[in-house]
Amino acid sequence: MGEKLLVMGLGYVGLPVAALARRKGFSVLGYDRESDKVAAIADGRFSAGDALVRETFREIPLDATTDQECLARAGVIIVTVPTPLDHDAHPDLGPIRSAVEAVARHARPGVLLSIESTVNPGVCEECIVPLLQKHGRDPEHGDVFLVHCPERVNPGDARWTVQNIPRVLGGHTPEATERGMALYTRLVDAPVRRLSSIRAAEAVKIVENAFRDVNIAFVNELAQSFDRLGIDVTEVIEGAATKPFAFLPHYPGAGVGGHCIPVDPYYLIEHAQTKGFEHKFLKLARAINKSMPRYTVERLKEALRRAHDTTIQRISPAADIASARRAPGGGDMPSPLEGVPVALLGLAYKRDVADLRESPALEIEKILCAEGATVSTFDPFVPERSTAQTLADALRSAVAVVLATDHTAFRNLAPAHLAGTAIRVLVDGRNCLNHQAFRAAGFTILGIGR
Ligand code: SAJ
Repeated sequence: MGEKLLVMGLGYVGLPVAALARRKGFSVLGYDRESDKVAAIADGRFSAGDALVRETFREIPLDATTDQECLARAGVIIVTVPTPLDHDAHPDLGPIRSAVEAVARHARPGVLLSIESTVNPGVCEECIVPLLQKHGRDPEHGDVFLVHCPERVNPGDARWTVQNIPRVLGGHTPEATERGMALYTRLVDAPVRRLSSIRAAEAVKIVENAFRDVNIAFVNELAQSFDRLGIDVTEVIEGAATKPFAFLPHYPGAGVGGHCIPVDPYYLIEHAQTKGFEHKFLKLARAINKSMPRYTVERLKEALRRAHDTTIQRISPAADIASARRAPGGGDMPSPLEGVPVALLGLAYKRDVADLRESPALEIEKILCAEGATVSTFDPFVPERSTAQTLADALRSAVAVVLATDHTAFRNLAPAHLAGTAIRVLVDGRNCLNHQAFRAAGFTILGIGR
């Protein structure tokens, strides 16, 4: 067997890396601090998402352990632990620190240490290097060869995989960079770009995801504007996308979730703040995207109002809408969602995945409940978190539908599916439904920007 390569952190990033390394001839070890994760790997139980992982470890399971002593057996250690945000959107480097301390304590001299977890520029030099040195290790003169090669795993993407996505790499020392380049040009079947520094490599990942966040915020702001202007933003985006250069389409929706896009910009915002710079634009983009769950609920209220007015117009055109809305005793009106049964379709943060992290759908659910709506939820990828176990069950007692995740199973939702229910109103949070068909069938349907 080849050189021993150990992956620290056996989640949606680490497992594909471990599988790829096995395929490229390394003798692969896995380490995770969670025993239930290690036990699942030993039993060959993997998340549905990654075919490479299942196929690679089906015959011979990954040799995974919670014992940090295993670190001493590897010539290469790849760290793929999470870098989440804490409750007030500050980067939580706890998992990285724990992993690096374990490496410092157990790894043998000359180990190549690659950090793949997303970190802000400066973390390797200002946090990891001092941590290694504090534990008596020397990343300057060949005791530990430290590099950063940011992960680019795209969950649920069968086309771009850990094997064929190009990478960038920066090293703490020239020799570390060369060793890192030798490793990743062997591991990945795609170009690996050598960068001049480790912090340049840290910045690349943050920038590529902040780029996506601001572009989504741009179209989310357009959507709110175009809802007032009576313009279909999707049509305009598709029109702009006919220009073969200098335009990259992004699409408005119920919000921005996941482990990358809503998280990574805060790494740069926070770090730049410590150096006296305020990223006003990144913060504004984050604020716009974070407002979209609330905007989606406001669209529901607007749709209910329009349906209500249409009903009144149909039943008694002279009816005084204001009086119909005044609460008994003339007090303040309760939320128009009070007691309204709503079917929330989709809980995961994006199409056809089971991942709930930072999911805007969960924020929508929270807002609906806070406004007194009676919410039934259904997500075929997250049955354990759904209140209804089938789409029909979720729709049965609802008068309104909010689609928060454009799972393939929902994209063909048609008026016929709502026959026999009291549903009259829909909000299409991912602009994926056939609005014309629903309107023709007498439904009130609103999208986000259309
Ligand atoms: N979203 C929009 N409008 C868009 C695109 C996405 O509202 O035009 C929303 C999605 O609904 C989701 C969130 O943003 O809630 C994130 O979606 P995403 O497609 O960016 O999915 P992620 O979080 O899995 O992002 C990953 C990232 N990959 C890595 O970090 C290695 C990201 O860089 C990729 O651009 C993205 O996949 C991708 O292209 O699919």
